[in-house]
Amino acid sequence: MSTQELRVGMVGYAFMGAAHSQAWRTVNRVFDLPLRARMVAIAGRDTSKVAAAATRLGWDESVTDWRELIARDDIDLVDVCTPGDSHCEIAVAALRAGKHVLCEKPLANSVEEARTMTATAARARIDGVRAMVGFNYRRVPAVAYLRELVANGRLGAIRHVRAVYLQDWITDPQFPLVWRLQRDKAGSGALGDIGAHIVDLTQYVTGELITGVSGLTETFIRERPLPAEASGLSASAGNGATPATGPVTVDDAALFIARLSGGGLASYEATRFATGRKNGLRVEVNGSLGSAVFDLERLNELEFYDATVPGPQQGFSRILVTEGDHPYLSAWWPPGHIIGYEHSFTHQIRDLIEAVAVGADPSPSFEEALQVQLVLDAVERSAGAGSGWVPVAAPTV
Ligand code: SOE
Repeated sequence: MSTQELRVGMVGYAFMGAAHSQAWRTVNRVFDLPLRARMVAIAGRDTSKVAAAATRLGWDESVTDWRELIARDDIDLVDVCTPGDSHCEIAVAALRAGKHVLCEKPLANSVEEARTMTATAARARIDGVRAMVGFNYRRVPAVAYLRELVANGRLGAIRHVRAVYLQDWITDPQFPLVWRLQRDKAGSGALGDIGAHIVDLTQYVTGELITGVSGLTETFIRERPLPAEASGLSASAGNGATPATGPVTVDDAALFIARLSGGGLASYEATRFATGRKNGLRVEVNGSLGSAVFDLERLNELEFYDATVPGPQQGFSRILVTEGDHPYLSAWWPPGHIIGYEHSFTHQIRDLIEAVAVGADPSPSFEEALQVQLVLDAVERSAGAGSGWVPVAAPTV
């Protein structure tokens, strides 16, 4: 690897590819970093579409087979932004070739694949190769600040965690059967796509792990029109659908309760059927000394309740997480100038570059994401067995 540059190849150029590209383009303009990211090449199967994506997203070149990225010696890091069914193959090949890897969440479509990836990352680490998973919401400043509050004991012992991730983009039964609704491509539905985020986020902010679950899943619309062409969120009802239909093979919604390693109780809800909720991620933490609430729709804020102040002064206060002494924010705008969704990806890349430059392991690691995968798997097994209690195993490979 060149001492000056981190030469990046990306696989995939849809929604997440665009979000990651934006971050790679921006990161060195905002943060002072030991390595400069160079966007060498992007891979996708369709020649003209991937070439257009390269131009639009700022990549020097495009290629039509991701294996070309792995084979090249002018690429140091592979960023995997494809559907889950190819994460394992691409990430394992890249790590074995000595490339650092950033892989989108959820890590894999099964626990078995996640174990293979984690074992491969552990072997690659011996040679200084780094692997990280894209749970980008950890990098929202208000989330990172909430973690600091918990770690500094401001909330006391954690009694309750209440987390929801609510979307509504497939409520119309005519919305086509896109890849995210097919188990062989996506692994699971709302559970893995957005439930994985709140599992990771709540464990990250509390520093505690889920030890067992009882879950419910449901598929409300079991048959949908086949899409005219493969797409993710972009296809819409009456636009891109064909008259033929096919079965939905993933959950539309997943709910579960959980126990936390510190003794607290938690509840989770992930759905694509919460009409009116577009990207509604909300986490509330209640501790013995206070509570805090993060809401992605108000991502520059944190609600905080301090139970240690005298009674008449108590009440939820709104902390504006927009100041230079909040995580990540000194590099951006003057105090009070807010940021948005895309910044979480830029912060994620910043942390990855810092780790690679100093030879440290970035977080979340593949092992951490394997543990999330084990939680998702436990929820599915519980739901499939009448919601009985399922312990979550330790993330061994
Ligand atoms: C689709 O539900 C999706 O794009 C997720 O895949 C992302 O991880 C989330 O950030 C937004 O919603």
